[in-house]
Amino acid sequence: KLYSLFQVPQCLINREYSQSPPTLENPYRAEDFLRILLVEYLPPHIFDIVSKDLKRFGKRIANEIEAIGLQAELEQPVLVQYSAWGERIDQVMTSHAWKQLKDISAEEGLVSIPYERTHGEYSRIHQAAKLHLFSPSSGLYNCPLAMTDGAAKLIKEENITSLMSTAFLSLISRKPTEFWTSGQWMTERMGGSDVSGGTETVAVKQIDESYKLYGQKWFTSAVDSEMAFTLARIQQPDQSNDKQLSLFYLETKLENGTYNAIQIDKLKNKLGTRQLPTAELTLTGSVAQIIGRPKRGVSQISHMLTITRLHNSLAATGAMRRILQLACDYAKKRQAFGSPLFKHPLHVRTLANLEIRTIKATAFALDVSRLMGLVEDSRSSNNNIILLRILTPLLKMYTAKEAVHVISEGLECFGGQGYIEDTGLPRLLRDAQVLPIWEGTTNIQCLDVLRVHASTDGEWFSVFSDVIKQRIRKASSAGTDIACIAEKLSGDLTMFTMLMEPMFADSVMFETASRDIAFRLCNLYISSLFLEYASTKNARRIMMYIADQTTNQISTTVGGIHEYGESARKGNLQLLYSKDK
Ligand code: UCC
Ligand code: FAD
Repeated sequence: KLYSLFQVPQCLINREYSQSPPTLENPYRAEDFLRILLVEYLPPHIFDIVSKDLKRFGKRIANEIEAIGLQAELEQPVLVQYSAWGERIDQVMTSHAWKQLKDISAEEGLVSIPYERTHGEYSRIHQAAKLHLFSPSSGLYNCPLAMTDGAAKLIKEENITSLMSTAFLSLISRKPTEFWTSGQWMTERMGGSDVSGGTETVAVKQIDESYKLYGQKWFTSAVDSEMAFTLARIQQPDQSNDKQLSLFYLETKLENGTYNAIQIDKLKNKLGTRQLPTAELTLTGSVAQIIGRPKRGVSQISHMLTITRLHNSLAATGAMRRILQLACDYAKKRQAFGSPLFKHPLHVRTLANLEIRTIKATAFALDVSRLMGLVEDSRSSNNNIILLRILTPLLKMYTAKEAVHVISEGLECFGGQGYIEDTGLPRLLRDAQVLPIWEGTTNIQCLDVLRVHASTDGEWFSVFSDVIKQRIRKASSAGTDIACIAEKLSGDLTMFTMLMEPMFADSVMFETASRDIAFRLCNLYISSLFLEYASTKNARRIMMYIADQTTNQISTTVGGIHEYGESARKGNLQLLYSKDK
């Protein structure tokens, strides 16, 4: 039977309906808050140059890079271990898209900007803004970039003259044909957190003063990199191995193009970051050069950690912003209960909460980038160095955790579509889940606070508190509305200082409480940041709102002895491991 148009059942007509998808516009133009922050931090003539570059780059991201990043996810790396004739070749096949992302990274100066220092101490902010925009479209190329920046920093800080005119120049090159990336091989089977305890790789000294490395590295990302820094124990003439680790530089390929005695055993099958080749590998006598004095390896490689942890934070803020931009756009296009989602106050509140969390994380990351730029300037004070040292683990920990939360909630804003792979959305959550794990887990960042406490003899706390007090003072004279929030923050700081006293006196309690303490430190710092922004005239209303909101949240995150003392710790063990509850 033929239906006329009027006879077609409604359910079939509805099949014609298709949902308008969220669209990605120039991410720089779409993010008011990033512009506001840049106005806050950059002198006007530098802002003009940086903003112009970001506008151009944002357009390139939306029109070109996003598609390449998605392609890299579709064409994941493959390991070909043997040739057709049985020869062991261990070839890591990466996509054309992955290689294009490398070229784009070089051209855009994503590693080189802070070393060119065109904008002096503001160069790190310029780089940070670019990484924040690039990360969610980068097809995970931001990972090798982080390690490459870390390697360049290590060479510079340790003043490794033998690498200054070779590897260093390649790491910071803007020429795609000359640009190198670096790996950071720290993790072994027995320990990724406890690197000193878990490293079994041995370095054997050769007659020409070089070393050969023997051992297995359990996680090596961007294994297609041209070089790597890694750790090993030097073998002594009596065949015993050093207790402490030393740092080594190696190139992954020899001059003839074959591997430097490196076997690639496997590519990891990962929850996310699938574009990124992460391998298990065996070093079977890889030629390597020792860096600096022996037995100082962990301390030396920490230069890399400081940089990669900052990059991790910018990857987190970039991904949070991306899901939110798309969710806000979708809320205008998707109808429910007779109106678009953005007309439903509860949905808007959900998005607004995510916006505030994203703004806070972004401000924190940009502020630490500012500080990094300052510290890299030779005129920087010792207090800035201490502040950067304590803020780095805090920032890494805070932004990574926030990213997982915001992106998970952000996916929900798309309903069922947020769970569907072809939308390209779920990868954001899969890729975010690694942010709290690699570059040191959340707990490891919290324990780093204890390390800073020990190494500065507690001085970090007065430096940290002084910065907050300065901001409070500035805000107190910037108008009665702000003074009111400043007073609240001042009360919180006093209360927190009192809570810290028993912690400083009892290291086990300090360790047990360190995660709660770390989050509270983040909130205090972020609150003071927004107070400072609100004290200047730049976007005062929103800054004040966030300062007020954050200050109100600070209250109950750190408990007392009853939560961290001996009986509480026994209680925790009982809860987890005893049948007798
Ligand atoms: O995961 C990795 C790569 C992933 C791919 C790239 C992602 C990029 C992300 C961005 C884009 C998406 S690479 C592996 C990362 N692994 C870790 O982060 C290791 C986690 N474990 C730690 O962080 C530990 O705290 C250790 C291994 C760094 C240190 O443990 P130890 O052995 O207990 O260390 P010690 O004995 O306390 O410290 C040894 C020395 C001391 O200096 P000296 O000897 O002068 O007293 C410390 O002050 O190292 C110094 N030190 C530091 N210095 C330790 N940590 C730091 C630090 N964070 N900064 C400065
Ligand atoms: P473990 O150290 O076994 O930790 C297990 C758990 O115990 C964690 O929750 C940790 O927080 C907790 N824990 C450990 N010690 C303590 C303590 N003292 N107090 C409280 N809690 C504690 N590594 C590299 O070197 N190079 C790479 O390129 C690299 N790429 C990676 C890529 C991916 C996708 C992933 C997932 C990892 C990669 N890693 C790399 C490894 C990564 O850095 C480690 O997995 C990470 O540092 C954690 O180490 P682990 O896996 O040994 O965990």
